[in-house]
Amino acid sequence: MNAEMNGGGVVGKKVVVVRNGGDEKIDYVYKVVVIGDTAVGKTQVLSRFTRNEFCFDSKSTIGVEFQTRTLTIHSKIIKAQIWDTAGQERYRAVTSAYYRGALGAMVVYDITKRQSFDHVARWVEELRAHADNSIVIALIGNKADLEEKRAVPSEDAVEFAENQGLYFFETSALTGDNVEAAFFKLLEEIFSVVSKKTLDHDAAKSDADCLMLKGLKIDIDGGPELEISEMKKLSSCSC
Ligand SMILES: Nc1nc2c(ncn2[C@@H]2O[C@H](COP(=O)(O)OP(=O)(O)O)[C@@H](O)[C@H]2O)c(=O)[nH]1
Ligand SMILES: [Mg+2]
Repeated sequence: MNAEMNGGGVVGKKVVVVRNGGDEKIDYVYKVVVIGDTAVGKTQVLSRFTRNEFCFDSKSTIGVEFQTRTLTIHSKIIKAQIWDTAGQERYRAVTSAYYRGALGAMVVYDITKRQSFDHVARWVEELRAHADNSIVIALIGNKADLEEKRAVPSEDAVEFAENQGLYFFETSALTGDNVEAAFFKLLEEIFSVVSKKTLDHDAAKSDADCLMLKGLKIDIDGGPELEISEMKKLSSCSC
């Protein structure tokens, strides 16, 4: 993972990645961060989406920086690169580097833990302070399978989400309910934000922009076999 990928404004730009002689093409890479109090199920929501797995002892996944899943949105191949806090949230030590370059965020609470919902406002503030202001945010009430222990009425979350302009889903990483729907909605919304920005950029394209995009190499997975062979935006640059 290199600095350009995370912080240089390249995430979300149109790229074509060639793996092993060209059998995988990726149009866009979207960085998404998952935040919220500890033990609300962030790591499990992520594993459910990227690997369709649920692990009762999720300590085993601590230390993984991000997971990816490649999917198609509006005929484009999107690599969702979803970042996990790896437990730092416990110490309120999620750094600004974590948010850098993020196009989307999921703020997760546990529907059975009122406190985790009460802290959502703080997490959203944190996002507003550190992330790009066009970041797309989804509020996620996880552990919806534990209805009998519910401590946060859906209406409270709907009201908060409406006030803050967030998408809202109740999910269960355990059963998988709504996890796909939440991520797809978030990624689709990112797609429209990025498309709009690309149009704006094309309209106001400058030599400086061309230079910034030209010849950048990105190491998507940290693996040497990945190489950006082409940045399509360049084709529209005359420099
Ligand atoms: N019943 C239920 N338990 C869950 C769900 N998601 C996570 N958990 C459990 O909640 C605990 C914390 O999950 P984890 O993903 O590690 O939370 P994190 O600290 O926010 O990453 C673990 O014991 C999980 O098994 C869910 O949707 N339903
Ligand atoms: Mg975790």
